[in-house]
Amino acid sequence: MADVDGDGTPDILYGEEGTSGQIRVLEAATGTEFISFDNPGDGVTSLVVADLNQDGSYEIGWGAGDSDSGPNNWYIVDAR
Ligand SMILES: [Ca+2]
Ligand SMILES: [Ca+2]
Ligand SMILES: [Ca+2]
Repeated sequence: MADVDGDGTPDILYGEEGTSGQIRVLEAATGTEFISFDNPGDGVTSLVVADLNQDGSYEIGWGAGDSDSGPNNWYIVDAR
């Protein structure tokens, strides 16, 4: 788990399967969702939260398209 929003408490990250699934981030302690992203493909793999470009703030990355017939792509968004 990572503290995506930087408020000092760990957050839970998960991806919904299926068409129009979203990437959601919740506060682990309260279960409150504070951010979500549209997933452009069906299926989520390799969901990660890390400072991928080393600019001091987190990005969320995931593989989309695992459960559809189209191409599988890797997406990276700023976490906040
Ligand atoms: Ca947090
Ligand atoms: Ca970053
Ligand atoms: Ca696919």
